[in-house]
Amino acid sequence: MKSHLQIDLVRLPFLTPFTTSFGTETERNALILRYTKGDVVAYSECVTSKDPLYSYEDNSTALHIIRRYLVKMMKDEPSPAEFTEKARRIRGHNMAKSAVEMLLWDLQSKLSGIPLYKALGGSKGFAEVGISIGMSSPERMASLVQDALARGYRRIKVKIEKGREYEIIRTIRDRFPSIPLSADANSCYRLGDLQILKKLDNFNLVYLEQPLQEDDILDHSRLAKELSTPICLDESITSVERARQAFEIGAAAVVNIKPGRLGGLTESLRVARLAMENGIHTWVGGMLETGIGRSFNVSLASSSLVDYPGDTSPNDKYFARDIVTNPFKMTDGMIKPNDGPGIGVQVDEPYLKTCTRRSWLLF
Ligand code: OSB
Ligand code: MG
Repeated sequence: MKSHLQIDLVRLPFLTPFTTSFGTETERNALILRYTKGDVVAYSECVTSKDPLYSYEDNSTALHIIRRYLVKMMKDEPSPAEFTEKARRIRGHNMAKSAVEMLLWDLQSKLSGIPLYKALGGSKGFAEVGISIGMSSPERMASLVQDALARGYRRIKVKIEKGREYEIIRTIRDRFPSIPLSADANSCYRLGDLQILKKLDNFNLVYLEQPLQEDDILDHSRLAKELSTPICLDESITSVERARQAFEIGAAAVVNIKPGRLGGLTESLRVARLAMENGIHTWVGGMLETGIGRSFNVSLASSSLVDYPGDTSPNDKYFARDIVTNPFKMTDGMIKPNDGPGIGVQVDEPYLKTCTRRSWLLF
């Protein structure tokens, strides 16, 4: 049976701009992969964005790597684990790889007629949900925290940057002395900023996420010895080997697992298992995905290997209208993965079409 792979670049404006230490984003520009075979349609989303600010990958590099190298590695429908192995030949480019790897997970579970979260195995059947709040004035951020608590979020994470961290966290902690609160620096400090970071030890954060740069694993272990606040690594953990090295030198007490950053769900599960064996806490992060990308994160976040609430907020936080017709709803700070085959989301093809700026038919 003939199959087709198409990639659409879809533009969805955010309800409000999202600001981190690396910049402000006002819209999501998502590469959506669609694999069609008979009446089975599998989807995935590449977590890259327009610019290489969170990592070196962007939409153009991902599209290039997928078209030039990865497409031929997936044409014979390998299992996600087989694809992960084949794709190792290509250095880096985990986000491009993960888009294809997750497409294969959706395909495989749809062909077997089972939901993705069951295909992954060991699911609790629900994911605990936290929220990621972008930077704005400390007062505005505190009022967003209040809203989030009222909605039932189980952990509040706020974005910080050098020079604004103390005011932001002090303002929120003053108003909410005992909530589970964390801060995400997105790599904006160096070890020389130790004195700034030490001041945050007064605020009883659950963890401080990715204070130093991606390559600074050794410096994260030095920092961890100086701070009482646990360190969570995001950008730095790009493979299970990287995770092992980080755990061995005490660079992380917590890991933000993002399938996009790790090259897919196969590697993500390996990191989650290794973390559990080492007494390291894990949670599943997000990259402002549409409902398609989100559904992979929610399935993974429901794994019993994952013990902390993740950044899998329902997408009405980000978009006026999502490209799926059955978006996730949060009840009591929890989201259930969908029970349909594969990712279980119904893609709103007509609306997706109106949001599409360019398409590529790969085969
Ligand atoms: O560092 O976790 C991050 C968004 C884009 C890039 C990096 C990060 C984030 C978030 C958003 O924190 C989490 C979400 O998708 O809700
Ligand atoms: Mg982060």
